[in-house]
Amino acid sequence: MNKFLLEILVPIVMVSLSVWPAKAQRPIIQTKFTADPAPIVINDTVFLYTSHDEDDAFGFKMQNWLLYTSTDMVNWRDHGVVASLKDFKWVNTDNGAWAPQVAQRNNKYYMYVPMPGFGIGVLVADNPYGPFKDVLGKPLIKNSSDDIDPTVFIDDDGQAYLYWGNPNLYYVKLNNDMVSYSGAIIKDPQLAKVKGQPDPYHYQEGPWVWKRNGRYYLSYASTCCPEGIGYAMSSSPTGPWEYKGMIMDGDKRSSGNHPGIIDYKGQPYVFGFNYAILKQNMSKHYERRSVCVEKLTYNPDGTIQKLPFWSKNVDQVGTLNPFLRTEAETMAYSEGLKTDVQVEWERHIPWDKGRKVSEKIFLSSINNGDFLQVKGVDFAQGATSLDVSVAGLNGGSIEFHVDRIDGPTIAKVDVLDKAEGDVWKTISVPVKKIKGVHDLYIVFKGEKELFYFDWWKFHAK
Ligand code: FUB
Repeated sequence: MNKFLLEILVPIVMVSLSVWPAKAQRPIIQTKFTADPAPIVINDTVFLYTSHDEDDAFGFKMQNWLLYTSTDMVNWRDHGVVASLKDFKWVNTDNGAWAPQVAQRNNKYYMYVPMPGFGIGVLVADNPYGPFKDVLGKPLIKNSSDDIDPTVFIDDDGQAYLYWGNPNLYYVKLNNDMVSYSGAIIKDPQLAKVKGQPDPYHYQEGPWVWKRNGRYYLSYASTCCPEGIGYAMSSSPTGPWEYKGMIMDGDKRSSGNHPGIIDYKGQPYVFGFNYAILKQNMSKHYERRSVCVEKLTYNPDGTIQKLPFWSKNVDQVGTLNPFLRTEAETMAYSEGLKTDVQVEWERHIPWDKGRKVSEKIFLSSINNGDFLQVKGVDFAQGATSLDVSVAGLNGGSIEFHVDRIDGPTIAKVDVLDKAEGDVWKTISVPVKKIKGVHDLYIVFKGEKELFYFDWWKFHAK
């Protein structure tokens, strides 16, 4: 090695490596703070239910549960709030909407949610978008101060189990109606914390149970704090469990974690969360978390390969069809944007809101330079024109770039007139030559808060 390499280059590289942060994953939702991911695959779509950290949270400030969907694992559509603490008449707090999970059975969707101090409630809906209703009018589980983080597993023989708990793990057999149970609530003897006794499982909270090739898996937020994701395996859904190690170690960049595990289009995934979006803006620790997802790999003996702490974004599985109406709140990544909801009520008398007629989710808080990225958009043989639906405020423009944020502009929409607040209008513009699959960058330009943006759609050649 020559003198230059030895005395100058190597020390520079060493110092750089020690101060540069490890490679980090971009959280999959940027318009809100989300935690406690609970994914479920329904037909060809991933439904991702999450808890919701408010933008001004210091500690936990959690009032409702959110839903996102995807058919390609990278572009996620925001469906807003699907349930809230207000859905439970017997819960008189506006904080405590902790980790949810939704299960599907009997053509119904059951959302199990913990509200610390009140127990675990269950909401039921006829479709996965809701509305979810409290059919019991009381907690499903009110057993101990450990009653948080419910997870449901339905075995091949149809028996459903509900597991939950921090710092101990409990389970009970659910009845076929999914809103009642039979038999005793069991405190898992192996994972129970006993003072002065070793704790080989390092179980903390957030259990998630599933079955693969005849083997049962129990993963959970492990060690505290920071929490990683640990797991154990068994030949039965109720144990005994054999501790198998960590799927992901805890990391000093995070304090919590919370697994949600699915297979989608033949690929296993693990969801969890980090604090990356909060940390972009401040060094302080507040409970403003962001859901992440990473590919999971099984070894031939069924054990799981350990992952570094949220390091890689997953690949897109499929493409997005731009010739169908795409909600503007569908994105792989965004900066500066929020989403909002407009609810239309059927009013019979001015003071009675009556029945909800429609709910529109749209992009808001749009300012100069904000943008969103939609990945893998398949323009096929090309597009002739583009429609967008926007409403009011101060006006500005929307530029549609391909491949990079400053890549070729294929369409530009000027939102000229300052329409009143929520008057929605559709604007059509021509589209430049474009073929095949491209990432689309939708970039906003103008002064002050520009407009609201509901949807976009290209017309095929
Ligand atoms: O999000 C509130 C609580 O923090 C959850 O219930 C736990 O799993 C932890 O993520």
